[in-house]
Amino acid sequence: MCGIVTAIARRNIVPVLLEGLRKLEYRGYDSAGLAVLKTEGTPQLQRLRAVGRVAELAAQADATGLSAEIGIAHTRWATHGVPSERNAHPHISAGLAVVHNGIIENFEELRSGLQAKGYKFTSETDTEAIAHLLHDKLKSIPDLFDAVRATLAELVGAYAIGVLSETDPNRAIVARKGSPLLLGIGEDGYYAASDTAALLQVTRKVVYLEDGDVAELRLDGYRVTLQDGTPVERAVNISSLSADAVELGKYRHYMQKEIFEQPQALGNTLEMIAGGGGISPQLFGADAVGIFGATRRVLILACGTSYHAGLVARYWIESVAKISCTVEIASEYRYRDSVPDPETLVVVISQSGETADTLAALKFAKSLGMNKTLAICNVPESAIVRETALRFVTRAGPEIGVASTKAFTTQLAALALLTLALAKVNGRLSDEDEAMHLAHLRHLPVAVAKVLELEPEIEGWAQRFASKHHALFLGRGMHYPIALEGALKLKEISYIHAEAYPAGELKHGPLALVDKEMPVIAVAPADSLLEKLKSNLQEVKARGGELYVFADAGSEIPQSEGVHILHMPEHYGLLSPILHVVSLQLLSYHAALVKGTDVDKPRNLAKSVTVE
Ligand code: HGA
Repeated sequence: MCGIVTAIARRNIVPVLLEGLRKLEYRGYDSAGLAVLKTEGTPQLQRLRAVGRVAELAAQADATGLSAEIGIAHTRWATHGVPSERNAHPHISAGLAVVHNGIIENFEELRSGLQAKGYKFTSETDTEAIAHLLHDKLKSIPDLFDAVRATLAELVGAYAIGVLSETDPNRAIVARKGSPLLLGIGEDGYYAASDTAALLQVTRKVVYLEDGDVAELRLDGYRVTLQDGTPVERAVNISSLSADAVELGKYRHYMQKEIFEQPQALGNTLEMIAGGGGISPQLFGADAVGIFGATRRVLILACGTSYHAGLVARYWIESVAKISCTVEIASEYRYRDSVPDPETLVVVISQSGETADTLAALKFAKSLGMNKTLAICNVPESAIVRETALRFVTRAGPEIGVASTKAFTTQLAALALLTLALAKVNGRLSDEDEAMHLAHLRHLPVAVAKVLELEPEIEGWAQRFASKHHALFLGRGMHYPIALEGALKLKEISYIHAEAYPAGELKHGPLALVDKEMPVIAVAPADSLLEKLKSNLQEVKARGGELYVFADAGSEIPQSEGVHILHMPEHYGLLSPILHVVSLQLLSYHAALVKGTDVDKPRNLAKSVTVE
C-alpha cells in the first residue's frame, strides 16, 4: 500500500525522505516520488517521480544534487490509474504538492466540478482532485491549515495526506482519516510517516494521530487539531521497535528471515504464560472475565491469511470451549444484512491493525450494537487495537515480507490462548487439560524449530513442482484452513495457481482436474481423520496424480510410485496446524526461489492493506 514520509528539519531532509521510503517499501508499491521546497529566494517546489523502485528515485535525487529542509515523499500502490510516472505522487496544483494514501470515493464528482472551474488534470488518480480542491479553497481561505481542513471536509473516503505550499513554505500539513499516519519528534525537526519503521532513523518519539486529526509541522514545533479546528493533545510515545528488527541480516529475503524467526516470535508472544501459572483471561484486558463469561457466540472477522487463522480457531473454540463460532471475511460482513447479537464476542484479526476492510467491519459490528470486541493484532496503538474493548497484541516483531508468516503463527498462538481462556471462564477446562495445553504452548517454539530443520528436503520438493502451473492442497478438519493458507502462500509468491479443498470434497468436483500435471499437496497429521484422508489420497493416486504428503511421524503412509512423503515431527495435538503451516511456508518460499519471483514484494500485492 502507499507509504508517506514528511519532514521539516534544520538539515537536508532528502536522505531522510528516501530512507523513510525504503523502510516503507515492504508495504508494496509500483512507483515513488517526492517534492521539496527550495526556500532560498522565492520558494519553489521541486518534484521527482519514478516508476519502479525507490533506488531509481534516489539516483535521480543524486543526479540533480537535490537538497532542502522541507519535503514530502510517497510510494504508490495504484488504486486509481495505472502505475506510471504521470500517476505517481506528489500531485501538484500550481505551487501546491500533495501525497496521499487512501481512496477518495467522490473523486469523480470533485473532478467534474473542478474541471468546470478550469482545472486541468494531468493524471488519472483520485489524489489529484485533492490538490486542485485545496488550490481552489485557498482562493477564499488564505490560511493553508484552514484551507486543508476545508478541503478534507469535502472528501468522502479514506486518506492520509502530506501537503506543501510555495506560498506558505515554513510548514507542512498532514492529516489522516482511515489510513495510518504518525508524527515523529526529532532533535532537529518534525516528521510524519505511515509507520514507525520509516522514522526510526531520526527519532523514537512518536505521536499516533487519530482518525480526523490534522497536524501542522514547523521547524520550531507542531500542533494537532480535529478537522473542525479544535486543538487536541495527542500523547507522545517512545517506540520500542528496534531498528535491527527491520534489517535483513544474514537472510536472502525478509520472508525467509520471518519464517526462521517463528520460534522466537512465538516465544515472545507466549512469554506471559512462560511461568508455571495457569491461563489468565486478563491477558486480553481487564474486562475479559466479565465479557468471556457472558459470551454465547463468537464471530471472527478478518481478511486473507488472518481469515485462515480465524478458521483454525473455529475448530478450537467449538471443540474446547464449546462455544459456537463463525468466521467471516471482513469485506463481506461489512456489506451484508446480518442478525446482530449483543451477546456475541466479535474478534477481529489483523497483522497491521490498519486493514481497512477489517477495521470497517469492526465499526459496522459496533454500529449494530455488538460492543463485546477483541482485537488480535501485531501492532500496538494501531487503529483496530484502539477500537476494541479487549485486545491481545502478538509479539511477532515487524513483518516486512508481503506474504504473512510469523504474524500468522503468532495469531494462532493468541487464538489458542483465547480458546483456553474462554473455556476456563466458562468452566469447560479441567485442571489437567489446562496443564497439558499450556505445556504444549510452552514447548511450541522448540517444536517449530524442529520443522524448520526439514528445509533441505522441502527445497528438493519445491524444485520438482516449481515448473507446474497448478497445484491442489488437501487437508481435513483444523488442517483444512492450513491447506487454504498453503495454497494462498504459493499463489502469492510463486504465481502458481493453487486451490485448497477439504479432502472429503475431492470426489465432488476437483478430482476431475487430477492428472500427472497436477501436484497434490496433502497435510496429513496423525489425528482421528487420518484414515479418511488416506482413502482420499488413494483416489488421487488411482488417477495418476503426483502426491506430496506432509505426514506426522506415525501416520504410516508408505512412500510409493507417485507418492512422496515428508516426515513431520510427532502429532502435536491442538496446535498441530501451527507446525504444518511452517512446512507449507517453506515449500512456497522455495518454489518462488526456483521461479525467480520477487519473494518479498510479489506483483500487484501490498503489505498493509489500508485501502478498501
Ligand atoms: N488512490 C491513490 C492512492 C492509492 C493508495 O493509497 N494505495 O495504497 C492512487 O491510486 O494514487
